[in-house]
This record gives sequence, C-alpha cells and structure tokens, in this order.
Amino acid sequence: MRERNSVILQTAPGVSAIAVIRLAGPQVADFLSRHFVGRPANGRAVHGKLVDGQRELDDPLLLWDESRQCADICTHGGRWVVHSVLELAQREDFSLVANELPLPGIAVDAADALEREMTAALPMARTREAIATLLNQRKAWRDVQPGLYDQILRDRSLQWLLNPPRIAILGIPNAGKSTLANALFGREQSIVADVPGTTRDYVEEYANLGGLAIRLVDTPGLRKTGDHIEAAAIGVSLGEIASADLRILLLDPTQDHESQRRLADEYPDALLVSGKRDVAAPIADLSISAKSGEGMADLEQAIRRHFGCDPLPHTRPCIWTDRQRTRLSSGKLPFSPDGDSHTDSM
Ligand SMILES: Nc1nc2c(ncn2[C@@H]2O[C@H](COP(=O)(O)OP(=O)(O)O)[C@@H](O)[C@H]2O)c(=O)[nH]1
Ligand SMILES: [Mg+2]
Repeated sequence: MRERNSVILQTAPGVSAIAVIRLAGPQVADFLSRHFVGRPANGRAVHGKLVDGQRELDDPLLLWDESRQCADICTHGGRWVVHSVLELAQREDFSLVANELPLPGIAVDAADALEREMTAALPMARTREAIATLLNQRKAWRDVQPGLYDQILRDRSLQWLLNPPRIAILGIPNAGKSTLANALFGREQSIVADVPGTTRDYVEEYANLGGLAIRLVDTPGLRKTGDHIEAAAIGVSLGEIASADLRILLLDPTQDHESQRRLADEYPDALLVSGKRDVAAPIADLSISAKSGEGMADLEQAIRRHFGCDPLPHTRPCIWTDRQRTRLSSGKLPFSPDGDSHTDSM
C-alpha cells in the first residue's frame, strides 16, 4: 500500500529514558543492512549498534516486522540520539512524519479498520466522555439496523467530540464576555475590568462543557473606536467571529438596548444569551449570571445541544472518518462487527 519511506518519532518529543523511532517502507531492510550492526530478526527484539558511517549513534533494541517492512528502533531518549537518528533517516530519503492528527497510518498498529480508525483518533479525544464514546464503538455497531443509517449519517456528535468546536463570545464592551469566558474556563484566563476595551487580544483556550471540549474565543467588545490598537484587535476578532462554529451574543440588560439589537441583526445565527441576571431582568430566553453561576448549566446544555451532544453519544453508533461516511452513504456497514483484517485505505 505505502510505497514511500517514512520515519516517525513514536514517543513524545523531549527528553526521556527511551524513545521509539519507527521506519516504514520498501527501503527499511536496506537501511538496516547499512546502519544496524547486528542481525534483525523478524518479530523479535534484537540488541545491536546503530551507526552512521564511522560514527556510533546508539545501541538500540530493534524490532523488525518483515511483512509490514517496518522497524521500531528503541533508542536512548536523549535529544542528540533522537535527532541524529531522525536526521540519518531523512538523509537516506525517509520522509519525516510529524504532528499529524488523526495519527497517520505509519504510527498505528491495528487488527482491522475499526481499530485503526479508533487508535488514530484517540489522541484527539480531550475528555473522558470522548474517549469512552470512541472506545464503545465496536459494541455500538454490533446490532445496527439499516433503518438507522440516515440518522447516524446526520449525527455529528463524535466528530465534534474529536474536533472541539470553536465558539466566539461577542457583545458590546462591558457586556460581561470575559467574565462569561472565565466562568466557562473555570479559571481566570481573560482580563476582567470595568474599563471598556480591556480585552484587546483575543484569548483562545479549551474548556470542558460536561464532556464536550470546546475552543472558546473571547473577543474585545465590538464598538467604534479611535484607539488604533483596539481597532486592530477588533479587526482580528471579526475574522475569528466569522469562522467560529458557534457565536454566542451576550446581551447586557443594564446597557443601551439599541446598539445590541443592531448586533443581533448583524449575527442572526448567534445564540442569544442575556447576562447579569443577578442585577437586571433578562432580555433573551436564555439568561445567565456569570458572576453567581445562575443559568450557566442551561447555557452549557444549550451549547452541547447545538453540537448534537445533549445527550452525549456514549454508546450510540457514530462515524468519525470520511471512509466511514462513504461506506455508510452507500448502504454498507463501516465495520464488520466481529472485526476483520480487510485493508480499506484510510
Ligand atoms: N452583576 C454582574 N456583573 C457582571 C456579570 N458579568 C460581568 N459583570 C461585570 O461587568 C463588567 C465587565 O465585565 P467584562 O467581563 O470585563 O466585560 P467584557 O468587556 O464584555 O469582557 C465587570 O465589572 C464585571 O464584573 C454578571 O453576571 N453580573
Ligand atoms: Mg473582555
């Protein structure tokens, strides 16, 4: 399947006791014959020396899988060793695979398509619930009837669990956007102040809303301003707002209603939330006080519902890759329920 030669650092970057560097492709055997002093044995760990010409790089353990043309070199984990081995492999025409999510094919060992796609996506799951949902999928797909396929194709919940949606909070200055963002983060993240225009740079962070991870974008208040720095910050945040997966328009019942109504017209698809409910009567159906916490659970639920995650999928059969979507769209199960070794490409 894979014709090119690839190299990947399987362990986390940084210093550690050991590192695992995987080579895969048709040239691996040739690479080993020139750089590994020792006798690679199919399916067994062998101790030997790794050399680059006259230079000895390390004395790693080597695991060689002949049928997959794949070698795991277990080296010491110092920076110099790891760097030297990756550099040598690249000089020998192995292309470096790094920072890819879902994990690329070279990084994954799996018995069948389901296991491969689960393993590849597992590092993307940021909450306990997302991990559990993913790991539940084999069981979930056991007894799925064709009548459910359309519903499953429409259900994007697991895709959102694996790819946290970006949510922008917008509103006029001092509406309470940063206070709301902090309440959702569960900690001090944005600067909260009484001075309009305090939030000049947008802040982006992950928050866990009852199992759904989201990327929250706090924005500076939207207003006409003579301050160049603030105007630039507003310019940047307009792009952030436009590209967000959901916009929350936070209305402030204690401030001028007219300008806020104009904002609501400008963002007709935004989720309207009335804030400061501890001090003023709400002006939208959904109301909160970020300060006292009133209404926050309802807001979190409304956000989860927007992304099909209320209730969370848990044991619902879900799809999370294009391959699965294509198969299900043509009426085929994405996985054979008992597991198999078929080699659908990813
Ligand atoms: N009473 C009350 N005050 C709030 C609430 N949320 C924010 N505020 C206050 O409103 C002011 C502006 O808040 P901030 O979050 O900085 O607004 P931003 O400009 O929209 O980011 C601050 O004095 C906050 O303490 C709330 O739920 N209730
Ligand atoms: Mg702010």
